[in-house]
Amino acid sequence: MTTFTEKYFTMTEAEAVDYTKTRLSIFPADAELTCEEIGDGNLNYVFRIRDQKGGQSIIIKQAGPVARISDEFKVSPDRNRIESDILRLQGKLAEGFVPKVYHYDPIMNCCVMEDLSDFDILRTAFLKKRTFPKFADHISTFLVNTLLATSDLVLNHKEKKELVKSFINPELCEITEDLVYTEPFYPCPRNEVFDGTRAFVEEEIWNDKALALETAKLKFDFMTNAQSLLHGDLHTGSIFVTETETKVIDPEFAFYGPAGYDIGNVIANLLFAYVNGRHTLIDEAEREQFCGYILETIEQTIDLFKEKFISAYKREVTEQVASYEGFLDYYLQRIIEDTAAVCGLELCRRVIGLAKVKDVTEIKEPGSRAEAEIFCLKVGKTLILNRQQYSNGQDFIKTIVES
Ligand code: SR1
Ligand code: MG
Repeated sequence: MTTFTEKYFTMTEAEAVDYTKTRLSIFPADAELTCEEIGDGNLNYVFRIRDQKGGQSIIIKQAGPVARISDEFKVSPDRNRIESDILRLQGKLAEGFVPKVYHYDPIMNCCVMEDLSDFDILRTAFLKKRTFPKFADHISTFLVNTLLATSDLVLNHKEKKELVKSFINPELCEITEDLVYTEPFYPCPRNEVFDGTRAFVEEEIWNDKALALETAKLKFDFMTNAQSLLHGDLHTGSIFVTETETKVIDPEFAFYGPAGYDIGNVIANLLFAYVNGRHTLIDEAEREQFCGYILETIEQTIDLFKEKFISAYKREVTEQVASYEGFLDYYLQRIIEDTAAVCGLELCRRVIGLAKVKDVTEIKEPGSRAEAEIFCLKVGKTLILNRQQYSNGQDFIKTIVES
């Protein structure tokens, strides 16, 4: 039997049990361990190890050398170090909002963390039309605490540059540069366009030079604006919820980039839940209730982010020039503009590009799916082109209800 200390390999369920017995001292010696591989994401293997006797469980997340979604993507297993480091950091900055990390193994490229089996994935819960009244409050706290405290506004600039260095994440960033900022906006062979949506994409997206230019500017901003330490992939599949708690998982795309990237992803994925509700709920009252909740959550997330950011800025900022009159307004407005632009990019890329979301693909009736996709593209395009016109939650809602 391997000792798991010499050579990296991707584990089977049985090997994950052996790994737990050999390398971890979490369970009692007489534990009856079972394992289930429960990963449903695009990249990694996720093993749930449970002691059938005591009931205790943990998660082992292992990075493979290629993405699960396609072996075209060669992704360094070192992303697992990035993930465990940032989870530890976010655990300090936003206590209670991420799972606890128990162990990181640089040979097997895996980390061991708290099992959140009492929680549900937010995307799945939204597909069942469940609502979470505290979500906007929770996620806005997480965003402010992680994005402000890791920026040059608060951190000593040399310390911040050390963090930039340690979270350099070229391969995962390349995936985002390609899949979010580039491929959806030209007829790239890797795109997967739904038949009913193709004509709209060809005419309104691929044929629009002004849109192409804005996506180019935004791509360069993503690659060069090392503003805050981002989660980097904050969609509703990266968020676990209960009625009372919210936990953010899967930060393997973490790197220093524009703060609006994380906020824009949250808003776009709320919008996917909204279009799913619009096109799958037949009962009008139920539809208005669920979609109304999503719109309210979008508005609150942006406005609470602003409110909490302003208070924290006044309390925590250390940079001298950040106290100059007008700087806070300038800085925050830039974040909201980036939020609008990234929300637009995410809306377009999940419709046109390779990595789809169930909220859209599970709209079974082809006409409804095309309508839902075209709505996302219209809103997305408006947000990208007119991003300077967005400064609060209501501005976003106006575009959504008028599209
Ligand atoms: C090859 S990975 C495809 C997508 O899945 C991840 O969750 C990211 O969103 C990435 O763009
Ligand atoms: Mg993920």
